[in-house]
Amino acid sequence: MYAQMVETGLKKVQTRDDMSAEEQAFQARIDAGVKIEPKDWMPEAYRKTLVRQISQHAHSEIVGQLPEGNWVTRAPTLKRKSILLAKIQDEAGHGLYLYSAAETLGVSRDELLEALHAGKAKYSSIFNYPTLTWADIGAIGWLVDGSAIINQIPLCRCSYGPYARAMIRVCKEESFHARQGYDIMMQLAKGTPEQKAMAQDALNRWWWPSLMMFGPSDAESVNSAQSTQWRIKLFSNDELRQRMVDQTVPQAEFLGLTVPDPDLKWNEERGSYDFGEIDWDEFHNVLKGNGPCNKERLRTRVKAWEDGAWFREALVAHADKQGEKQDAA
Ligand code: FAQ
Repeated sequence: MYAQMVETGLKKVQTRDDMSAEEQAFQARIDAGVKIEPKDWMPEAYRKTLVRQISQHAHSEIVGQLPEGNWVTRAPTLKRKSILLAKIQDEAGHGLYLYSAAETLGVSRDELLEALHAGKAKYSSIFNYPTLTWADIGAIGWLVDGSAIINQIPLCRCSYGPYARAMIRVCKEESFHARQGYDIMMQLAKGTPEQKAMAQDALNRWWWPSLMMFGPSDAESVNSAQSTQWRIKLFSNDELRQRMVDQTVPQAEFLGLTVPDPDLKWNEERGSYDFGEIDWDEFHNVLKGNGPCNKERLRTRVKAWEDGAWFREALVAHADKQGEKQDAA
């Protein structure tokens, strides 16, 4: 969790004068909105930036199954259980599309997973928080998938073709995830006083970590300037975070719940909400591996990988046998 897996070698955003003729032509294609495809020439730093972001994104989807997986056996009804199982399975699928998109950049899935298991690769901070009650499953769908959609809709238009295309399907599925989360929250908020209190408690615990998902403030975001020039990022971390607050506060009001921020206030002039200061020490602490569940999440992933070794070996053995049969024929 601590180290950056890939070093792009770029210390500052390149101006046209810094660029070689090839780089200038590449930037011109990006500026013209042309999608970059795997076999196209690309600067090494662009490739590495995408490997970094796409692999972190893939790891987030896979690790992101764990907090919800905790509730499969305890979902309150059979219907809720099947919905939750389907959602978790979707997240696995998202991870697979994303690892495939990363592989088009010349890295192998094994390398990426090795980095995750060795604690060298990042995944989203949000998945290092515990799911203490059933309401947390509602809060994850509503707030975490809700934030993921806000971040990922622009990625459908990013400059790298395989990543942009993977995002289109991911976003469609995330919309269903967000709706099911809000549906859980709505039922709890309309339920007994205890159920409503449970929904409020989940909102209290997931609100700030959800805002942190968008990454550091623009002033602290080291990768933003270059990623924006390359149209990997179309909006800044703070712009998307603001969008999440503006979209979610009325939804909380509709539920009759209170957003846990005493500084939250509608700003008539800006036409959006002012909100309180994020606890960035907490964010950095989670990124350093010291969040409430970092160690547990990594341990579970490594165990799942090791427990699944026999299955991967069986698949390879089967593929080899099929190959031998075909060769013989
Ligand atoms: N957690 O310079 P920036 C989901 C790192 S999917 C951990 O601003 P950038 C679906 C960042 O990597 C959720 N690390 O970086 C789901 C960088 O470190 P590095 C995942 C973070 O890349 C729902 C450093 O801080 N979504 O939820 C975080 O320009 C429910 C400086 O930051 C994506 O990955 C963080 N929150 O912007 C699944 C979307 N924020 O790499 C299951 C794609 C920042 O230099 C259940 N990614 N860092 O060592 C992105 O859009 C961008 O990578 C950002 C960060 C916006 C996350």
